[in-house]
Amino acid sequence: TTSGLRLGVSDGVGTLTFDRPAALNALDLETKTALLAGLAELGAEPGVRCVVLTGTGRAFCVGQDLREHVAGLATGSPEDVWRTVPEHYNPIALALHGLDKPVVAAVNGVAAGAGASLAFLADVRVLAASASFSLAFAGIGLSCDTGASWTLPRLVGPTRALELMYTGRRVDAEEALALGLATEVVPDDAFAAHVAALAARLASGPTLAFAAMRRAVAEAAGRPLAAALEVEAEGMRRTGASQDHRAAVDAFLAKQTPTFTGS
Ligand code: T3D
Repeated sequence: TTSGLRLGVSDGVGTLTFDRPAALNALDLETKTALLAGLAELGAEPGVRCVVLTGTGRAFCVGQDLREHVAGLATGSPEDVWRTVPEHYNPIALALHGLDKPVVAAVNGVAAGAGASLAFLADVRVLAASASFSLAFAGIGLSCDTGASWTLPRLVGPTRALELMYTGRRVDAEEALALGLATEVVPDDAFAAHVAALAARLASGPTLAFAAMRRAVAEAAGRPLAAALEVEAEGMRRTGASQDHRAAVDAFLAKQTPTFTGS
């Protein structure tokens, strides 16, 4: 266990659980570092044949910790703050994507921003009935990261992907299922048992074949994720330097409605 993230291995299933429920499992530096290390650890362990990503409390993960982000902007240079995309978010996305075993996102609650992007990188997204997605980035004047530009159009098509990105609106579990963002929706009280059974099934499957399927599906999808991540990182660097972003993140934390000027 590392602060912010719990790692557990049981019967061939490795589980990474976001564990900052008071912050809706927002990603601070410690959690991002632990996630990257946890993915490397589970990836290197042949006894782990299925990886589950989930959260504690009412959220799956709400993306970047915006309090830490604003504190960084206040004290450091924007370049330092934005280093988190190449230093953390991109390696995390590549590590998750590169695992040679099935990956399940057990979306127990709201998944927003990079939290949604992480879930989109999984092979299977099981949603609790009370869970939801929000692309959230536009709400604070940012573009997108952690592979959302690569995964989301593949899941829902480019038009719906942009609609979800532009609005950042809440997509509830039923709509997520209809859109193909959820592979299945399970009542909240049956969620944990359902995920455990699914993960156990995947962990006892043909792991090598699953790995080859995973790789083949990714390769067949065209533009490699690494190339898309570079484009995303540039977009985040530019939008992160904008006045709109700075004002909107302050407004979010002050519970005010942001006014976007386009600058
Ligand atoms: O350098 C970089 O940082 C670049 C990397 C960026 C990657 C990203 O992920 S950017 C996107 C970051 N995430 C968001 O913008 C999501 C912001 N949150 C929301 O839109 C909403 O909170 C939710 C839709 C997720 C949930 O809404 P709701 O109504 O259920 O809850 P709430 O009342 O808005 O939030 C509850 C608390 O969580 C609240 O704090 P309080 O008032 O109880 O003290 C809120 O401030 C806090 N919270 C929510 N999201 C975050 C957060 N605190 C820090 N960071 C957050 N991301």
